[in-house]
Amino acid sequence: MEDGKPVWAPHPVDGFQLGTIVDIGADTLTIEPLNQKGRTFLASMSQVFPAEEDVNKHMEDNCSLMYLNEATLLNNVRLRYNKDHIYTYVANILIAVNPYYDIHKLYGLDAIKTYQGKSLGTLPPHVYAIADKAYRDMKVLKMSQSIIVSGESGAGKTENTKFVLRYLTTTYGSGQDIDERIVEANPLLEAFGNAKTVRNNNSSRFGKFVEIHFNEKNAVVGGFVSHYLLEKSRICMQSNDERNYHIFYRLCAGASEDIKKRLHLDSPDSFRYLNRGCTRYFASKDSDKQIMQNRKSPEHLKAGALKDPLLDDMGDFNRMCVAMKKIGLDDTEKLDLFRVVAGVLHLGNIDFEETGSSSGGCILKTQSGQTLEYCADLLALDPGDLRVSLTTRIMLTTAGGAKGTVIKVPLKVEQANNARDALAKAVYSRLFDHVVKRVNQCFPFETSSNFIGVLDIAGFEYFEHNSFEQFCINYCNEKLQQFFNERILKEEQELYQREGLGVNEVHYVDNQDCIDLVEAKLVGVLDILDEENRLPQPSDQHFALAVHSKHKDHFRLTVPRKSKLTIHRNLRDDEGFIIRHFAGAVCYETIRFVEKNNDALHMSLESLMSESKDRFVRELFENSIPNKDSKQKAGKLGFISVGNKFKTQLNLLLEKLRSTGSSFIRCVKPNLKMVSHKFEGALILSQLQCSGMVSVLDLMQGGFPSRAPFHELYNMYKQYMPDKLTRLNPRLFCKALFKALGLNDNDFKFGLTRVFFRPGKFAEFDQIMKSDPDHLAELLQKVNQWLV
Ligand code: AD9
Ligand code: MG
Repeated sequence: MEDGKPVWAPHPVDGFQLGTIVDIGADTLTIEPLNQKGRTFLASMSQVFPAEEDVNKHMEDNCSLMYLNEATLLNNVRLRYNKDHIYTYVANILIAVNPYYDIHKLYGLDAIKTYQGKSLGTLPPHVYAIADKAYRDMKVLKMSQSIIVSGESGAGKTENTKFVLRYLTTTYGSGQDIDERIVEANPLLEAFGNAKTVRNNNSSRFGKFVEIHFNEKNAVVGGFVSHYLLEKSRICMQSNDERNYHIFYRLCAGASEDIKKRLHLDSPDSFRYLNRGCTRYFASKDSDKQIMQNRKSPEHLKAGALKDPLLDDMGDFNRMCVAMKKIGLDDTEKLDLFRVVAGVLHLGNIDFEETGSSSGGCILKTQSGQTLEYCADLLALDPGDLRVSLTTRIMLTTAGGAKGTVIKVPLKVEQANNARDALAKAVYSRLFDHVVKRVNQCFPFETSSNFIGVLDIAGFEYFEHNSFEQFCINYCNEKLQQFFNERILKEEQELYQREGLGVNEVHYVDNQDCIDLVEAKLVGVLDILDEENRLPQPSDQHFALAVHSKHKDHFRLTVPRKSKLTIHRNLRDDEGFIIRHFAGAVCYETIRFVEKNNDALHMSLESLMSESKDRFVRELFENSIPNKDSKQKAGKLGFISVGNKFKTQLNLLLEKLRSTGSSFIRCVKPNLKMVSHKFEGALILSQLQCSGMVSVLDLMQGGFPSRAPFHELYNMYKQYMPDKLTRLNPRLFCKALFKALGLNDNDFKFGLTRVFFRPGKFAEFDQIMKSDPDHLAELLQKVNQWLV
């Protein structure tokens, strides 16, 4: 960077602004913004970056720029976004900005056809190009592939995942039902696993890895979906302006009168589990609208359903039913699902009150009697048993030496509320497990040669309040970041080595220590939490203190005080901890960690459900317990670890990813308002930083990010060359060409199989080759001279 040349300096809203350096201090620079002459400000040296000579030039592959840094990347992405080019490559990594509107013909059949069989980079960046590359790699290398789609909530992961699935099944399907089923499984999964949140109207509240399997002829033969961590707290409670899972509202809005009657359904407003956030019920009848008008304040209404044109519960219900039919669910199966969903709603409406007796227990409120009957009817439970199970708890006692005596302990109102909610969460989450299992049955395969897996899982999260859910998802992102480092950074260096380039090693921050902090045996946070869960009187405070005491001097863990690390409330040591993640420090509030880490139901509720007179309901509970051992364990200890189950699942997933070839799609959310044509630079910059793109740029800037195999260059340019030159083998051909063009030796390196270019230099080279004919003729003359 030199005095007087334009640089990118930090800007609080845009991310970066153009300016010139007017003074250089010890570690700061004085910058004068280009658009505010005469005004200067100080910026830390590490936050100021060189700008391209032409700051309005955008590139399909960001590596074609001369300066690879976070500022030029942000500018490139911005220029492209403004022209509706939402996809940009950074070498093989695809950045996808959510346009928040349907870009004309971007994904149509024509586009699908265009990308078929084309090498990455020959056409404009596109999610289809990544899908096609995965397919071609699978075919050529005879190796399964994975596509890892990441980004924050609302960034477009699920939409891009669907485009990949549609592309692969349309292009390489077998033309049978299976292709359609793989695509149509999504509406069903989304109905049960997605919800409206403040960040996304259709937010996936679970992670998934969808595999499309191919036979030896590389045609689609089937699929398989694995799912991770459904958000259970949402079933009973939603934050302001958020909703429960779509299915609840859709069923209330769209079911036929017959079914509604059978399920005793009413408007969503009448259910506790739906009416406590802001019900975004899309009122279809005027009478419903009237009810809502009466019930809500005008402000509430404005923020609620009526303003929201994106949610059409009735239409979505019908679309979901069509999808269910396409994937082969018959009416009985459909009704089974609806019955349980309605059962959960009625369960939520059961209220308790104190008995007033000396035992301190509680009973059902009188008006809950009918609700309990409905719930028992829908789940085929004995109403008396349901009532008892919700208001008492069975305990095994060893008192007085009488081994295993069963006693019934009456529950207080609050405990009964908790039991009811725990049951609702268990029923719904097991129903979701069933939906995934059922979906998997609709695209079975007998033999598979290879698969392409697409991972759609939430990216790094840091909110004002971070709980167990964020802890798990950030742990997952640490693991995925490590995988990304391995694949992109390590493999890049290995390629340089293989090709004999002898360039310096690039250092990046290894996050194994952070992963260990979470998952190490005994001392990791997950195991400390499990230990807490197993105590007779577990407590969130004791857990937080145990974490601090086991990791006093850990670089990655610190006390939850106000610090420069993160903006958060001032917590006590027994209320939380801060973890320094690769993407930034996050303060976790440990309240309810113990509860959220436990998947087990009270013994009495578990046995109540497994004694349902309905086979479908019974099986939901039978199948949820993997083997007898853990059932016994659950009974005895009342604990099934959510954290450790996730750890096991995650390690299996990573093992799988490591055995495949991989591609990465980094999705970016352009603004918080969820609207089109609004690029909020600072917000986007922080997403690019969190996704690990900055280390990639560092690596690329110091290395040779553009590369082309000799034979590709030969084929690309041979038509312009004299015969004498085309008779050479591709490597010599390239050498002769480069020499004749007088390219600077520092700008490229010859490897064993390809030429590597410094940042921006391939674009320059290509420019010369594609320049006007007179100029090219002149150059060819030079080539000839050199050959003589
Ligand atoms: V979350 O972590 O599940 O909350 P995602 O999955 O990252 O989130 P999603 O794919 O659901 O986000 O995208 C959010 C919304 O943005 C969609 O419902 C669409 O309305 C919109 N979107 C996303 N990608 C595109 C696109 N390529 N074209 C048009 C898009 N609209
Ligand atoms: Mg999603």
